[in-house]
Amino acid sequence: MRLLVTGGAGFIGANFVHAVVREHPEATVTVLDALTYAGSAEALDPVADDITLVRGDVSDTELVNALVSESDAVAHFAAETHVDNALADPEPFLRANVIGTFAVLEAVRRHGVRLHHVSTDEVYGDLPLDDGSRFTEATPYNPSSPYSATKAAADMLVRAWVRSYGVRATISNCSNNYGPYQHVEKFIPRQITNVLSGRRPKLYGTGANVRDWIHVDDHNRAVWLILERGTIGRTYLIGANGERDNLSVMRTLLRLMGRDPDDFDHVTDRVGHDLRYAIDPSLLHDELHWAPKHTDFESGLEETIDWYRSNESWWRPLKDGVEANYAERGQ
Ligand code: NAD
Ligand code: TDX
Repeated sequence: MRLLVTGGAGFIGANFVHAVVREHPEATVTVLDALTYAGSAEALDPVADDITLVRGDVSDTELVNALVSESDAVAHFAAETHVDNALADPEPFLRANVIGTFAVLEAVRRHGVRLHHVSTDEVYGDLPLDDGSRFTEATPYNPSSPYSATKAAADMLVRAWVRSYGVRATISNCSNNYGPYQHVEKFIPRQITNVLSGRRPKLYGTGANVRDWIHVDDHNRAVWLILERGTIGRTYLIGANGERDNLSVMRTLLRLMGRDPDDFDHVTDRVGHDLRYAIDPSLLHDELHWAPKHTDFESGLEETIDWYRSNESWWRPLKDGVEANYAERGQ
């Protein structure tokens, strides 16, 4: 299979490319990535001899058309992904997430190529903190932030292209990922690298907000399964029963790093901050027999801490700039 991976130099995409090279050597992988601030050619160094990396924008219709014409399938990860950045400046999110997905859809339509579109649980909005409810494939879309609104728009385009043009596409909506190569702007790597660089970790508001954590490798195994055996036109929710409130995650990280669990700062809360995300992954279990392998969150966090300890040269050049931006926003 000739596989085109958009956004393959980002956190989840790079881990996906590593896994495909390792576990499916029959696949030929081309990565299309704009190498924005969030993209990292270095994240693909371990597989550099096994793949082709094309630097380009996913909204560049000619380039996307040419690459898709030489592919059997597309795994579409490319997106602007950070909620706080979207709140500060939404424009790049419309271009990358909406126009970029439109460009991919037009190209797969023209060439009859299979598409898997990677999306997020944030399109469903948020859930009350304590009622035990979870998102399912039937939950109505209700995005809260400019980021989630653009991801929702992209999902809607995919659904319309399936229905109107018979495009062979699937969609997955996953919960919060953690693991190696995640940008230091995101919650878990930010706190780990704050400790490692002598800064105090930063918690938004009271930390009551709940996220449903999944290891990036479990997400990516689901993406591969859906690409291979998913039902065309279907949406799959991916989650690993990993609900934790932010305060608990913060205290666990500090304990695992040998610090006092209360050694962090409360900072200005995110505007419109979604309260809780939670995924019901039954369809994925029942139809594709997927189950997460990283079921012990604490040992997953320990491995992730070790990875950031051992790979300081990867994250250190990003750290000062990210923290300067946060400081400007009072976070
Ligand atoms: P990331 O920000 O780490 O990586 C995004 C990648 O896309 C980067 O390599 C960047 O250079 C590239 N990119 C951005 N704009 C581009 C453009 N216009 N053209 C080409 N490439 C571009 O993001 P991530 O966390 O790896 O997320 C990957 C996908 O998974 C996204 O679609 C995101 O919405 C989705 N997702 C993420 C999570 C999560 O917890 N991180 C959860 C669910 C879904
Ligand atoms: O320093 C911080 N302190 C803090 O308390 C940061 C960066 C975040 N937070 C909170 C905000 C959220 O409640 O931690 C939680 C997680 O924040 P993020 O890592 O920014 O993730 P989130 O907003 O939940 O979105 C993530 O999951 C879904 C990804 O960034 C999205 O791309 C994905 O779609």
